[in-house]
Amino acid sequence: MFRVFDPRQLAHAPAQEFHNGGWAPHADLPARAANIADRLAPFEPARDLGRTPILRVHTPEYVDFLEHAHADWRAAGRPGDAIGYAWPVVGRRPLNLDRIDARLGRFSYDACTPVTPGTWEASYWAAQTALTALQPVLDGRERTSFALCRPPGHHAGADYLGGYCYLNNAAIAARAARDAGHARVAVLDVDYHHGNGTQDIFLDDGSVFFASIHADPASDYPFFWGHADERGVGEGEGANLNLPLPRGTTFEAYVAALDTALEAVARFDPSLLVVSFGADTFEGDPISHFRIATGDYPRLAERIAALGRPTLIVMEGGYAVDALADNVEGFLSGF
Ligand code: Q9C
Ligand code: ZN
Repeated sequence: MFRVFDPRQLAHAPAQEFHNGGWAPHADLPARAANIADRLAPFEPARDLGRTPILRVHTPEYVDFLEHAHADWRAAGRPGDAIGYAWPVVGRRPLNLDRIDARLGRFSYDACTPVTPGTWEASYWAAQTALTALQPVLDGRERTSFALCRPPGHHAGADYLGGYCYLNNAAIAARAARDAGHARVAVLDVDYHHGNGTQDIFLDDGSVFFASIHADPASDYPFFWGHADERGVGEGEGANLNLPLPRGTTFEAYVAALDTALEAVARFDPSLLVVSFGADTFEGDPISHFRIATGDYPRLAERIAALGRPTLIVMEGGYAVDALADNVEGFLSGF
């Protein structure tokens, strides 16, 4: 399997996140990706495929904000990582304010996603990692390809960061596949959390089917997206499928939902599949509450592989750092 990892992604090293009313060490440690890269070496480095494919998903205003946010923060005399503390309630006027705190609020939706000195470099190369891994699948040289992306992407929308995500690597790849001529692309999201950014990006787009299996947003982050009645809008109506599951879900119950998602994807009949893979469904994950065991990941992947579509696997979450390489290796072995 073609594998891409770029060490420039390790430049992002957030110190802390706001959690349950106080500061906690940030869960997205650089060691997450470094451990997987060590175990599954060798990897191809990312090629620089430029900003155009990023701007096919994200707004120019947001990309400009993300690139300069930390410098603006420093210019305002602030120490450490940049993070917002005031957010415009949905529906407020789209004001173009200059103050860094207002801009952080405008382009984010939570307080667990700081902009660090290395965030732009790392997220740029995460997007390039996904795009580089996509190329041989587009060319037909590879049936399956793995993009070891970090920071993850599926919570990032066209004009917002959140959930440890800045650029939506899977969405950028899916849009690039559409632009390369694939008429129908599916994104299957098997991270523990709902992929709200990917859903928002393709919500009114009937050419990209989004299916997600995740913790019920009634109990779990990101709360405001991921409910079963979100089915797409306009031309995208029916091309969005959310399958929320309760905390404590075991492999058996998970597989039942997965099979529902896979049937829907097969009916959509995509010529290319993007898998947003989070290993935070693991029973030992420190911030999540499903009960998938290490030995389940190959079986989970085999079912996805049985769709028989050219597939790009994009790394999303997974925070049990010591078990992560085993879980990812097991998942990839199922393809
Ligand atoms: N600090 C991914 O798995 N947790 N993102 C909120 C408050 C946010 C996880 C707890 C979890 C986001 C890609
Ligand atoms: Zn997650």
